[in-house]
Amino acid sequence: MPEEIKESAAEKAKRLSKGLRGSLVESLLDEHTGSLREQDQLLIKFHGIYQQDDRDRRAEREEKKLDKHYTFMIRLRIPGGSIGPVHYERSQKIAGDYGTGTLKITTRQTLQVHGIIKSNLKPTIKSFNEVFLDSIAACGDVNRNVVATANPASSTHHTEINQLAGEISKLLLPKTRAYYEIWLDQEKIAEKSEEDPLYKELYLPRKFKIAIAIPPWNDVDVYANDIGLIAVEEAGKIIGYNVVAGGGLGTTHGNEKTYPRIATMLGYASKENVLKFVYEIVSTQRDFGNREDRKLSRLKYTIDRMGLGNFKAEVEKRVGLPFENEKSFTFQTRSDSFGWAQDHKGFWHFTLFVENGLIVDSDSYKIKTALMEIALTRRAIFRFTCNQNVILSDILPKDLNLIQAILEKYKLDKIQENTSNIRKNSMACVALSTCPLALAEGQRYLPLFLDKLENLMDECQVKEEAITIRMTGCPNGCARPYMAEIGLVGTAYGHYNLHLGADFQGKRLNQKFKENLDEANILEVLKGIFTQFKSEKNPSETFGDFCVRKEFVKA
Ligand code: SRM
Ligand code: SF4
Repeated sequence: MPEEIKESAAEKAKRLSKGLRGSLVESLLDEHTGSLREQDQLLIKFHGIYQQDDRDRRAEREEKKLDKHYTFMIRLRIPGGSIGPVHYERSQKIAGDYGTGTLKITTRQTLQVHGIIKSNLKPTIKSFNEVFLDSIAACGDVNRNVVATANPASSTHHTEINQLAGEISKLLLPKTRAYYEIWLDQEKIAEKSEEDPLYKELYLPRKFKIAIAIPPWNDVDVYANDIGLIAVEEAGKIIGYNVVAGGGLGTTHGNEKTYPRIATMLGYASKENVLKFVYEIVSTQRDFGNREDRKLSRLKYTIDRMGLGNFKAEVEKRVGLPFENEKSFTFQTRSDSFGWAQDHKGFWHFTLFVENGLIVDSDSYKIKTALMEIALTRRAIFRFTCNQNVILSDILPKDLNLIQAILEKYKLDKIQENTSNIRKNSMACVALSTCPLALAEGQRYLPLFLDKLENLMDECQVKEEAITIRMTGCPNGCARPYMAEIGLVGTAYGHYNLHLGADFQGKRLNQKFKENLDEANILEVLKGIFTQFKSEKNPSETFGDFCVRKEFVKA
């Protein structure tokens, strides 16, 4: 066990939370404010909910001497990212009844609803619960939504991998009944917190994330996770997993101690033992993670502080088994494969591009209306991808024409052909107006920026290039910008750091190339590089690899 530690405010709040109950019930009943008590704002995250306020309305409300316009965001827990048509229909309806009306597909293949006022929180959670959807542990210092390769057509092992995502999610769920008592009015069984052998009283030092990938697909960005499991196949069966650990992207501008890190290989674990290794990596982080400074408390810092060898030895000691040697594998892409694909069982799957995961009707595409119509047919499963897209999946051959007709009616059958390659490989985080940490725009601005970038790429004759581009409103990295060939990380309103040089497969981080650029500067800098890329790139060389070879940045 580590030496004695100083307790931070967050640790204190967890310790006094009575199994994540705190004074949430009282906070919810307080009609004098739309906000929660301070410590409950922290605890409610463990229930998958964030208190926010509309930042666009701050100035106006301040002028009128009004309190902030408080609302809440609910993030669902959907291990593996798939829900049935009834669940989808209900989710869209709930977003309309209680939120802004817009569902947001996140970079961890789940859904968020924004704009819920305090008095509507309980009805919202109850409505989700009626279709067996919950938001337990979607946020907080616990294991978050477990993500897995999304497209069933990508592998014969897709179902198995999704089951594993569900098993891990269940294994690492907190044991407290607080969620059921507070939101679903279930009977209070315990006054104090329940026994929780994994999380104990203090939960983890920080958030924890797990992804499962089936090579050659790395659509989950497996190296960005605290634990990544990379499936190993032999003779047509999954025999086990290569286990990588210590990935994480959040940084803080000006804090040199923080850094993005890709996960490191620990070794191979057989299928029979993999859950034990997962559990003990989490328990080791629980016991050795930094509980004094939340900026340095993710597993990546624990591993670097302990040393990889010591960390690995501690996990192996707890499991009672060593990791075996890593087995070979190759990743080819992180992109979603748009359009129709058929799997080995004969089911059809249509991957639909949803810009930045926002399910809205625009002048060009009525995605929200179309998805509801498809949900009402009850003939498709909805699978969300870590690239913020949706796969309409598990469609029987006899129903293919029905779904295709709806896609055609809303011109969505051709959306992938009418969208540039760079846009299809783009992602932005939520940022303004709801994210309290945003310094600059994310999802509201990237589409407009891409209009300009597409023109520039056309001018430089590189418009067909599939380049990954990701934008975030701050350095926390929610759209994984440090793993993009072009990363734009917000520094101040209208300004971004420009990062270059990640690979296309998601195994190499990019590096900061220029700081604090405005739109005109970004376009000017990229114009120079695109021009050179056009004339000097090697055949089939990707943009990120080119930027490294030409030493714009170091690998
Ligand atoms: Fe994130 C905090 C949104 C994926 C790293 N993230 C936030 C908060 C909750 C802001 C806050 O703390 O109050 C954002 C809410 C905005 C809003 O209004 O909705 C937020 N993060 C998101 C989402 C919705 C972005 C999106 O547009 O899709 C993603 C939800 C994923 C999910 O379903 O669980 C999201 N966040 C990520 C990822 C990407 C990933 O996990 O693959 C990362 C980088 C990987 C990592 O964890 O290192 C990420 N979010 C952070 C961090 C930095 C953590 C760190 O280690 O420093 C924060 C800030 C924090 O935790 O203090 C953060
Ligand atoms: Fe908010 Fe920053 Fe995450 Fe974007 S990257 S959602 S601005 S915390």
